[in-house]
Amino acid sequence: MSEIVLHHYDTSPFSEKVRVMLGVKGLAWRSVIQPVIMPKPELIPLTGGYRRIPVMQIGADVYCDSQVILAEIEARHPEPPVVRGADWAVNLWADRQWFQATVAVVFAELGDAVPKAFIEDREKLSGRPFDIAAMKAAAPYARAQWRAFAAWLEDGLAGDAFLGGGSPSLADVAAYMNVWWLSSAAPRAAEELLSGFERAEAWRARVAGLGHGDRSEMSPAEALVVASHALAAPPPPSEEDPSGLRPGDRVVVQADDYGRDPVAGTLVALNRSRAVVARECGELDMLHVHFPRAGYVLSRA
Ligand SMILES: N[C@@H](CCC(=O)N[C@@H](CS)C(=O)NCC(=O)O)C(=O)O
Repeated sequence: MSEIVLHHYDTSPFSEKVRVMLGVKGLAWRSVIQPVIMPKPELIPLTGGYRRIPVMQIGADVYCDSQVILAEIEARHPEPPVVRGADWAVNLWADRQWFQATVAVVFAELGDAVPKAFIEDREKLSGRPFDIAAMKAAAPYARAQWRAFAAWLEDGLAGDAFLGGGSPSLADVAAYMNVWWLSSAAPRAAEELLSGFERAEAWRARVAGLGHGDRSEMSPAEALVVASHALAAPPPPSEEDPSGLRPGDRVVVQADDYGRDPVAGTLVALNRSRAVVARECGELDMLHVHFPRAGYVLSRA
């Protein structure tokens, strides 16, 4: 079976979700470090335009977005089960609403220490000014939101070691990303905003203790060679879709929030949770690129 290859960088919060998931499952994986800003010449040939991190690759299958990456890991390695109840909804809240509060608190703290090249890159990513002064002005609101979200964590841990019971679930993985990032990028703010939340503090250490599985490095060039030698796995089943799109249609897929770079290809699978497009791309022959359905826009090419 092909190896799990994670394209990431160490400070990436969304990648931390995947690394923790790999820890919970106790899996071996290959780590490919990608740049923090554009250009990403050894990532884009795999995704066809998607630039965000993380991206997971298994042979000639490429998974864009932590949502579909976590779903694929759960499907391929069901033990121990991680996804429970309404976990996917918690995941999207942690990715979007809580994460935006974390971004504002972190960059208000880092302030003028943020490099210009990073600011310019993130302006292109979002299509909006990366305005540190505005983030500083909004910090009191963002901090209040952050603490209100962390209080849900504190309350959610009243009965058990983890949010979904006695063992880790996707809710833990998703929420932890925000606590981890704030704690590493702006430790003083994390200390203040978590103060008195003893269960959340103990939980943070417990989740950190789950580890990252068995990581070993691979070069980006080697990952491209793996993709060029592999055949894509059979796509997941399709179902009738409200868009009227079906396998065989030429489509464009784009994130609906930021980093909307379009990926064009032929639809090979479409269902309520996933869109998979095939891309013929020269030396890399035929890759299947997977996107989550929630949070992505699909249109006819
Ligand atoms: N919805 C995406 C969001 C990913 C995301 O925002 N990743 C950040 C890094 S943690 C990113 O790509 N930033 C721009 C970059 O690294 O080029 C996911 O769940 O994977």
